Amino acid sequence: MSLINKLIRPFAATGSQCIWPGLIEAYRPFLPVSEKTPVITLQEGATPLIPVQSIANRIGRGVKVFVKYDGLNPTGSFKDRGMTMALSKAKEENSEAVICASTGNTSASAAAYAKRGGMKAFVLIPDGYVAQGKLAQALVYGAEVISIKGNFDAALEIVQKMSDQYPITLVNSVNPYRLQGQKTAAFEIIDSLGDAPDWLCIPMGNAGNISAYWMGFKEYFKHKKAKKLPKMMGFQASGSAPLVQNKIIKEPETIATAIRIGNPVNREKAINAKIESKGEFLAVTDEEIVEAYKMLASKEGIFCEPASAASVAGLLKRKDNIPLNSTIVCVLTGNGLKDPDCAISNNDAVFHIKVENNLDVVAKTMGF
Ligand code: AN7
Repeated sequence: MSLINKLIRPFAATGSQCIWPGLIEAYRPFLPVSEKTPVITLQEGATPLIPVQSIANRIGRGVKVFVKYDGLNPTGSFKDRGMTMALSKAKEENSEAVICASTGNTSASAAAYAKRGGMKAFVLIPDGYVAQGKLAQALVYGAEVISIKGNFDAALEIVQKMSDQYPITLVNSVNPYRLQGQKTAAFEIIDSLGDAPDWLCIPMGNAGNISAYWMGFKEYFKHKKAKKLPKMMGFQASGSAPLVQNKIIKEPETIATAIRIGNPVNREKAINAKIESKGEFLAVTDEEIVEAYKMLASKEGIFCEPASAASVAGLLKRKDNIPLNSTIVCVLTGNGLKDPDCAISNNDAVFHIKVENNLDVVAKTMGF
């Protein structure tokens, strides 16, 4: 097969064959765009749904487990699904600059898509709590980065006021186009499985993504593309679990800095998704997150960031409550390369350092 043929994938919505054009073109009939919308895309979406047998084995009961590896998007996280929409609509409305608060991934994605569209990006981040890879991205894409002495929730308050008072478009998930773009991940899951899964396991921070998925599942169900709706299982880190504890957390703490958020703006939408889907919110400890993170990488070859592993940690915590023969999808929201410090501090690898530059010594070190 030629390389170009390997690159060709079916258009999910139209059934025709073409190189994947990005999610706006693929799902145009389901999105609030018109011929007037200038499509800003990095050909995001069409991420793989990968079976993870070692996780399924831990559960048993004939359960099938898949991960939706959204860390394979162009900037390494699911945020790209939202940003292609948010930036395309901002451009349509003649905006020249965008702003966001971010624990890292939103800023990386906003910066990339703003530049792709010839716009300026301003990002506010909590000083000292953004993983290296994400900060590197925002800087190299050429965003103007402002790190504040405060957490994500404080940064979000400022950018919301900024966008009210100045001519600048807010691209956090309060921007409704973000969720419109992100709902396409639910479409892709149904397009791959032929139906919705029984459970959808997902990490929650600002709770935009769980709300977007629920919207996507309901829309495809309404269009008879799925016969059922999944239970929405939302997971938070135990030191940063405002939705689980049903209160604002003033000083959230977790190793999963992406979801170090104490006052989620999409609280109502997420609660609604939980109630309508008969789902559940649950907290997982940092230890449980790290165990799932290491397991995905070392048993399955799938490297996600710690926040993403919360979806698998949560599933394993609930393993005795899963009905027989269920199909489960865990969303891996971000790429492991985003946070190399976490990887280097949390692994069970055998790492021999400063070994002598000599064949016999190397062979002996390896046990031969
Ligand atoms: C990898 O980048 O909020 O529940 O500012 O980066 O929709 O907020 C990131 C969130 C999960 C939570 N996984 O999603 C930001 C930011 C990863 C993330 C979440 C985030 P939401």
